Amino acid sequence: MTKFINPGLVKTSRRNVLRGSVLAGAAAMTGAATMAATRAPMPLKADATSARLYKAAGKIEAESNAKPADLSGYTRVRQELVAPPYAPAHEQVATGGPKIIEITMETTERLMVVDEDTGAEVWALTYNGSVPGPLIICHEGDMVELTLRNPEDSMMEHNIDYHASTGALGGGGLTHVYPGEETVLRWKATKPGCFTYHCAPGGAMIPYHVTHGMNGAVMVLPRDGLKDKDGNPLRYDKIAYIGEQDYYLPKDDNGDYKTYEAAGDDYADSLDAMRTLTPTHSVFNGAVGALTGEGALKFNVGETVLMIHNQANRDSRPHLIGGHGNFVWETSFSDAPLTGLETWFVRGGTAMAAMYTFEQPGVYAYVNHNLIEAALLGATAHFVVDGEWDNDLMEQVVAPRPFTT
Ligand SMILES: [Cu+2]
Repeated sequence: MTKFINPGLVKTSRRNVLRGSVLAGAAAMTGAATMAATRAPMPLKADATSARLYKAAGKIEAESNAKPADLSGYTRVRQELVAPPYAPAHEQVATGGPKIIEITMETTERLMVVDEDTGAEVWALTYNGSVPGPLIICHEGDMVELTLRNPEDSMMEHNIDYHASTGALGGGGLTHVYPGEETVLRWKATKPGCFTYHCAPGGAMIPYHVTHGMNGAVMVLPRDGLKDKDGNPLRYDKIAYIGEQDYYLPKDDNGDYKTYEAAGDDYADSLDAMRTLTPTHSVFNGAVGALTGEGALKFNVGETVLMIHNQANRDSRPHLIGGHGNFVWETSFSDAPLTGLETWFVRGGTAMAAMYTFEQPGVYAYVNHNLIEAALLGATAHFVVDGEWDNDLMEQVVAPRPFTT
């Protein structure tokens, strides 16, 4: 046997039709009306408390007499962010001194189909138009310098909380941008590992934005790259960047998914759906089937993949059916990786990494091994691996046949 590809799986139709980008209605609104909509008073006491917290976080920085950052010795580079499941160009082992890595993120609100079979759609709140937001990669000791831009036609204010950063609510207190505004934040990557980032405008808007897609991951590599427990170098050939997204999409009295004219129109309905803590969808990379069929990731036998899994809101437990986690960093790259795992754990509010070298060709399903979520809610990706079959590892000794007793 030379190849083991299940054509039925490979031909699974891709169902992540991402349609619509700019909200038609918003363009017609005046700037004042847009701002009025976004600056409406928050209804909950918790929201008011949260608003004070964010205001205070920004105030501390603004009133500080602290000395300016020492940027001597840093080299400026620009990182062009790319859409998931891909990773930006980067070095696994840092060359030269520390860098200031310039990135740009745009808070884009767009209508996305979540499941074309049911017509479920969401006014996704995104960074750079994708769910999850783009993967950012730097090394320990580098600085990330973000330009965060909120397009004028947005309906809502946005910001960003980098779990990899230190201070001001992860930068959330310093990055509030209303439609038409931009801000620049620089933060130092002091801890190696994978970290989530997400929008956190305050109060109930925090889970609302996060469960509408506004989250992603930063990977902070050790300067000398990844290592096993004995300090031996570990290198990967490719990255599979997977963002798991739980959606809580409102339904009408008939049980059909509701549709809305513009981002934010679903706010009250979504809060009711979110309070159930029961997602209607739990998908990889924004939509049911986004990483299957035409969207499946392609690898070869012998290639090593680093699977980076982000879940900003909820626990998950990925499993690669037919493979393993050879090296798994559930928390920090400072700690020795776990080895030989069947299933690993993603703490809600975390990004983590698992490394595997393919030994057999075929179609692997990468799933949340809460199999109800994998099969019914959408948390399934496919990895199509090309290469030679190894009968030492597995062989069908007898094909299924009738038997007599
Ligand atoms: Cu936001």
